Amino acid sequence: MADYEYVLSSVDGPVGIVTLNRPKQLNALAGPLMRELGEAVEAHDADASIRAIVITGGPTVFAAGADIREMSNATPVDMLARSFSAQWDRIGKVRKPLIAAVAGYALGGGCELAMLCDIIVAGDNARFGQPEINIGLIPGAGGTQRLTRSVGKFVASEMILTGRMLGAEEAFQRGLVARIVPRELIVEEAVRLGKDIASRAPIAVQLAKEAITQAFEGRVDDGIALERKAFYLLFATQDSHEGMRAFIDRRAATYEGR
Ligand code: CO8
Repeated sequence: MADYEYVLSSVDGPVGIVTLNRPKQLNALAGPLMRELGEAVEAHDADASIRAIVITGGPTVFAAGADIREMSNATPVDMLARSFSAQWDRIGKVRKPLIAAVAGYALGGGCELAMLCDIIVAGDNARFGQPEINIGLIPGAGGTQRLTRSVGKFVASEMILTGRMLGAEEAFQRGLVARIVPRELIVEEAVRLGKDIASRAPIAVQLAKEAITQAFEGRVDDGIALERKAFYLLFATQDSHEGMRAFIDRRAATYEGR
């Protein structure tokens, strides 16, 4: 199995497991981590003995979003040139079922990563949110589209416009999460689900995933293209840089609408 710096990759029978491994930064999804995540998930997707893939951050935190430090001085052109989105697209193209095992924070890009999966298993401490608005941004990896389709326009608007988070129970009630288990059991439960799926006819599983994805994401691509441009454009605003800088400096941000 390949050696990675920011993720761990392992196998349990027919289930591949990729664990985000940047705990000190709450698994913030920096470019190198996203590259390794894409590589590890693609390797499981290409392995004929693997039939489902679990993505997790372990029992404490799933991911607190894209790396704010990495983005804090970026211009829209930098954001385009770094082709951040290519790494996300890799995960979206995986053909085998992806199960997110989420404990603790799944914020911003972390919530978007969970929503790129087919099933979300949540620990009792899970917290889902799109708090980009707090740093003068909006979701940039599908959050405005997938959260809206998952929990409906009105709850999604409240979450995206105010940064409000959903705890595990509310996420379950609103249909974002398939089941809640004690935080230390998320991977075990996700692997159990993966093995259950692995016992079914593989081609039927693959085609079911494709059809469900089409039902969920049909026309989402147009929305994501719009969202991506808006996200990049926000890097031209002083407010977004003030918001990110304030987060790093641990102070309240002052927004001036420019
Ligand atoms: N980026 C970088 N570092 C982070 C991030 C992050 N998103 N989140 C946490 N960290 C770091 C902190 O800076 C801190 O590092 P250090 O110890 O070196 O100062 C360490 O992780 C621990 O964090 P805290 O001390 O802040 O821990 P708390 O328990 O006090 O707070 C929170 C936890 C509430 C999760 C808090 O860290 C927080 O609010 N984090 C930011 C959440 C956020 O705004 N996420 C959205 C980011 S933007 C985004 O995700 C857009 C995705 C679009 C991708 C599109 C690509 C095309």
